[in-house]
Amino acid sequence: MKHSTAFLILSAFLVPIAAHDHHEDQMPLDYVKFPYQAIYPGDDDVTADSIFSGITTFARLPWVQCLTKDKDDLFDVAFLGAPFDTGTSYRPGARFGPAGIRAGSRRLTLYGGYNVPLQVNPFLSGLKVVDCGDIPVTPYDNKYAIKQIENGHKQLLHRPAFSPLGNDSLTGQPLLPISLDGKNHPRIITLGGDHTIVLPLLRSIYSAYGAISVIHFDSHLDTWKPSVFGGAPSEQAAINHGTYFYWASQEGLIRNGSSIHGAIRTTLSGPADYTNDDESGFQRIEAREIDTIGTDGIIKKIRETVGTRPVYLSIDIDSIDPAFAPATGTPETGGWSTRELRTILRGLDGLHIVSADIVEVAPAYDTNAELTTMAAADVLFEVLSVMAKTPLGKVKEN
Ligand SMILES: [Mn+2]
Repeated sequence: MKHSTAFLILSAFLVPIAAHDHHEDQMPLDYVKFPYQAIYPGDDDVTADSIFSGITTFARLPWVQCLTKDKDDLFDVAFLGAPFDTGTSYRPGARFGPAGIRAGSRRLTLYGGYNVPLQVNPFLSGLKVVDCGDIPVTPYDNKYAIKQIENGHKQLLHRPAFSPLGNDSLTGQPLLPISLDGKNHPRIITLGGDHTIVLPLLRSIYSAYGAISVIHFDSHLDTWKPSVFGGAPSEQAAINHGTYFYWASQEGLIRNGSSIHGAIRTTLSGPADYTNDDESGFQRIEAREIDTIGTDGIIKKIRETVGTRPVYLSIDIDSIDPAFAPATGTPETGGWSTRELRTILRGLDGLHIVSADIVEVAPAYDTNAELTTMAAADVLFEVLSVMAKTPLGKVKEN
């Protein structure tokens, strides 16, 4: 800690002179490298200061106005808010999800952000990670809002990634993009918003990767037919946070058979809901399987289903038990603990996660201790860590 020693010695000389000037007693302004370098620290650096000050971005990452004045800026991973909640069936409020998750994420880089079990610091991995702010979303017109979300996501996704793919760590061969259009796309982690946003997000993903395998953590199926979920009184009402996967499947956006739900525990309109879910292309892991096959068994099932294919990851905060994450639109008891979901997410290490989201965080129902927004931020820390460890590249097939 040579900085601290030097500072102490310096202070000893300064104190008598500064007796009538308290500013001299304070830490020199440039000692804490504010705002950005303090979140990229290593050993021997001051980090644990001022984490509660300043404008709140995800994990205090640099704010880049990706959709407006900085639209030519490149990045490798972008956090992007989609504050939409007019597709909810029960408790609204997820439009404040992006702001809440950012508040819950402030402490992620307090000590630097090194992920012990995954042995990586995703903020120091060499990838350029930024917070792009929010897509402007109208609360008055769902059809228009869904288009805004698709366009906003596409604008970011079709920018080239900041970092080149590099070489394969095993063979030394140059890595080639895994996308369908052959381009090296950046990754986007979307902060919802209710789950309806995944329909426009998958439309955007399709434009780069084609039909995609989906890992979906949720207590609900979300493949419901509009006639079952909400009754579909109009064309627009038929698209909501319980039916978006049905529509995504109808549009051919989901890769059939290699997609999987985890943490399912909802009641059904009847057994036919599962038949319809099968037809939508999903395998299922029930929440209660944690008691029989454990996190290891769940990770194994997911990996066997997805294989080495490009995968999109969608996390409903209600996959976590309301004891740990109460602030959500349609809570269901009997869920996984935050620890269990984080373990399962770390078990996705090595998968090609092309983009991800967390949805249904409705901060108005949270405890004063910010349980839910903290859980959401920590869950995304695991996702970002997994992404940082695995580039979206493959070696040339012979
Ligand atoms: Mn749900």
